[in-house]
Amino acid sequence: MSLYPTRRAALSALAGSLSFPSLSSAQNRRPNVLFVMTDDQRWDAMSCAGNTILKTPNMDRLAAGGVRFANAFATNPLCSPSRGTILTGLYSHAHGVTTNGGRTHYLKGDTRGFPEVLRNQGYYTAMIGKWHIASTPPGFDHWCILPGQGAYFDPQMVTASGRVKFRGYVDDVIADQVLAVLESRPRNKPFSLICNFKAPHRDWRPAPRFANTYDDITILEPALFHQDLNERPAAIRGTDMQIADMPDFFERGVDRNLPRDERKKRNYQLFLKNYYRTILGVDENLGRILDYLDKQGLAENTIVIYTGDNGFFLGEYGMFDKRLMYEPSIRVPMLVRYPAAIKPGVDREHMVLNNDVAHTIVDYCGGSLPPYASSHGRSWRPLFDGAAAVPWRADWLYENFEYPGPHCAPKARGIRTAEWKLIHYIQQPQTFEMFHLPADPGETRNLAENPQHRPQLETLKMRLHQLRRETADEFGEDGTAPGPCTNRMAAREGGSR
Ligand SMILES: [Ca+2]
Repeated sequence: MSLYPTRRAALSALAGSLSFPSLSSAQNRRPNVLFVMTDDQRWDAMSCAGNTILKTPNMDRLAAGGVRFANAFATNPLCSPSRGTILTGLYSHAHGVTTNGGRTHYLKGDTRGFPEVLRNQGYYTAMIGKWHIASTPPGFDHWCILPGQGAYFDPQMVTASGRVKFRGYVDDVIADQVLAVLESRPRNKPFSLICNFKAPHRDWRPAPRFANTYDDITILEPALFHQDLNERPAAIRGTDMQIADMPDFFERGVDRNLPRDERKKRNYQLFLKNYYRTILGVDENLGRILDYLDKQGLAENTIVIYTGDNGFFLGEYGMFDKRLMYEPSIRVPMLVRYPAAIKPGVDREHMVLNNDVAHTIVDYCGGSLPPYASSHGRSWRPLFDGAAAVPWRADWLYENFEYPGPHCAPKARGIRTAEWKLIHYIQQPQTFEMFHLPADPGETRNLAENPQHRPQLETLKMRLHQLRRETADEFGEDGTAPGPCTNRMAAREGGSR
């Protein structure tokens, strides 16, 4: 099917195609779920996290009515692997999506995630927006996804019955469809709805209404903007993520023949301004959806989770992009609002992961993930129930198995505790970086070769090995994918799921 309707016509058509029984008097008391994710929005790219340039009143509204986790991380800061983890509650080595393309861009075997669990519990499930996994979306009553990265303007989208082309700005289109699904959903079931926006992914094309926002300001460069990579391992020196070299703005106002330092500064201004402008569009569309929940009386009993799939470098070490274990890349925004059960506040203590999302949703909504998943992530519900003394993770496993990818980011594993970080670059020549984060938040002093810290290095190495074993990481020491594309852990538990 190939259509080219206006947004309004497409909205009406979608609403008309989904007709369900009217509201049941026995309205289910189980919570609804609205999961919202952006693409490459880092943790502090919203005003409630302290950003003084970007104003995000609707993200702030979520944070004010719920919990903002100040220490939220993606264990695999790359689009598709992180999306697989969000869905399944598993590390990428277990769900199988370890790269952004190729054979390892599919969910492994019959691996499924929280949408299917909830659908089996009687939920109406839908997925709108960026999907970016090769597998057909499993577990949804309705899905409408961008093909691959999708386009910022007049996007094509894919449904179970074919492709549809829309007019307009991509995140406006996605929000339109989310609203259409909410309006047309079956009223006798709770819903679980995923809304994955495209912004602020490269090449940072804002909605025209925000095209000139920030024209009259100069954005300060970060403290580490001029920190070079000379003292870093070869694996890092070989990356291709320098803002000075990004070609994106040569046709948008930056002369490619400028001296390198000047080109870097000009690229930085346009990069940051357009990155922020695209997030303004997200925030506005988030507000439309939250308004609908308010007006329909749904907000109280709906769990809203808002996050990003990975962090992003905004000029630290002169870099853009993600894919590395440094803090700007692994930290993500994480907001959770559920007025019926969660007391508002900011949690600055607990390290929470993208692995935890599926566990939390299933804990509140019913059903269960496979037993082995409990070693990969955990529900936040005990934290929300107010037990300050809840035993919580003291460390977690990091992994990246894509190389070279578009930016030559190295394959790596790592471990992060509240204070320490060990990164193991697992391709030859293998190297380590170790940082003491309270003393060195910019991660500029590698202590891995320092004899004084040898005991700490050995402790972290041992714990990294334990975490791999606990989560049945069967990838090779060098990050090579295991041969057969099957779910071995599921087989060990007595059969497929
Ligand atoms: Ca991403």
